[in-house]
Amino acid sequence: MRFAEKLNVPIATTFMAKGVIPDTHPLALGAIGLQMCDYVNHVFVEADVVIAVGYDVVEYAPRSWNPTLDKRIVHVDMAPAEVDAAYIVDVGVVGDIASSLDALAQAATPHAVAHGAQFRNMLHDELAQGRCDSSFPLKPQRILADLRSALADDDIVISDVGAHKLWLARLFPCLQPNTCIISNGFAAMGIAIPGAVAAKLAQPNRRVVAVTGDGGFLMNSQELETAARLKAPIVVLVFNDRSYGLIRWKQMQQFGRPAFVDFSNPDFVKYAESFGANGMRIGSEEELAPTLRRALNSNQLTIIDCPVDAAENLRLPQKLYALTAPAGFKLSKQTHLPEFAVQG
Ligand SMILES: Cc1ncc(C[n+]2csc(CCOP(=O)(O)OP(=O)(O)O)c2C)c(N)n1
Repeated sequence: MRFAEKLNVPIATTFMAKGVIPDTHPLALGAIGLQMCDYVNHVFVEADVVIAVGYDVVEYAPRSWNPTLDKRIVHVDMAPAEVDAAYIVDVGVVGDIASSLDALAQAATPHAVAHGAQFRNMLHDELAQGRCDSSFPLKPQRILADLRSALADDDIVISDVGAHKLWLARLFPCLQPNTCIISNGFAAMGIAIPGAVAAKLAQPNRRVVAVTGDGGFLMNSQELETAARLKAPIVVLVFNDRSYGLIRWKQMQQFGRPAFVDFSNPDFVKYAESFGANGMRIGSEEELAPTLRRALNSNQLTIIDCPVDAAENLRLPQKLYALTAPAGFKLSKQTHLPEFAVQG
C-alpha cells in the first residue's frame, strides 16, 4: 500500500491476496481472477507495465490478463519467477518484498493520475445495487452486501469453491488482511467448514463465517461434529441452488445445456440440529441480514440455508461483455457470451 500510494498506481489483488489493501482504498481495483473480462481486467488492458508482487502463475494464468502478450512485467518476490509465454519477465527483483518495493519506489517517478477509477466505481455500484435488490431467491450481490453489513471489519470469512466464491472474491469488500480466505488455484471444494473451524480456533475472539455452496457443504459437513466437539461456534452460510452451480455455469457457457449437476438437498435445518447446531432457513430477502446478525451474536454453531438466484451467474458475463469487449476476449460460438474457463 505504501508503494502504491507513493507512486500513485492502482492495485489489483488475486483472490488469495484479498485484504492486502482494503477494498475501500482509492487505489484498490478489487480482485482479479475471473477468466472473463471483469471490470478490473479493463485496467490491465490499458496497462503498459504490470508489477507483479508475490504472484503465483498457478493462481491466475498470465494469459488471462496479458492475452496480447504486450505487457512489460516486473516480478517482485522471494524467489525467481516461473515464466510462460505470457509471463516473460522484463525485470525480476528477488528479495524481501517490503524492502524491494521501498527501493523500487525510491527509484521511480510517481504517476500524476491513478488509472482505473471508473472501473472501481462500477464494482462499487454493482454491490450498491445488490444491497437494494428485493428479489427472492436472493441475488449473490444481495447476500454479499448483507454479509458485509453483518460483520465487523476484523471478522473472518472463509470461502469454499464454486460460483459463490467468484461472487465473494469480486464483490465482498475485504477491509483487513487475512479476513477473507479464499481457496484458489488448485481450489479444493470442502475447505470452508474445516477452514472456518481452524480460523475460529486461531482467533477465538473474532467471529467466523464459512461461505459455501450446497455441493461443497455436503462434501465436508461431517466437520460440523468437529466444530461442535471443539466448541468452535462458526456460522456456515450455504448458498443453496440445488446444483453444482459453477459447473452448470460452465456447461451453459460452453454447451448451452446442463448435464448431471442438479441434485436435491437434505433439510439443512434438521441436519444442523442433528449435530446439535442451530439451523435457520431464509424465507425472504429481508431475513438474511437480521438472521446473520442473530447467528453471529449467538456464539452458537449455526447453519444458515440461503436460497440463491443462480441465474445471476449467466447474467454476469452478459453484463460484463456488454460493457465493451476489449482485444483478446473472444465470444464463444454457441452462446455468444465471452469465453472463459474458471479454475477449480
Ligand atoms: C474436491 C473438488 N471436487 C470438484 C471440484 C470441481 N468443482 C469446482 S466448483 C464445483 C461445484 C461447486 O458447487 P457448489 O458447492 O454447490 O457451489 P456453487 O458453484 O453452486 O456456488 C466443482 C464440482 C473441486 N474444485 N474440488
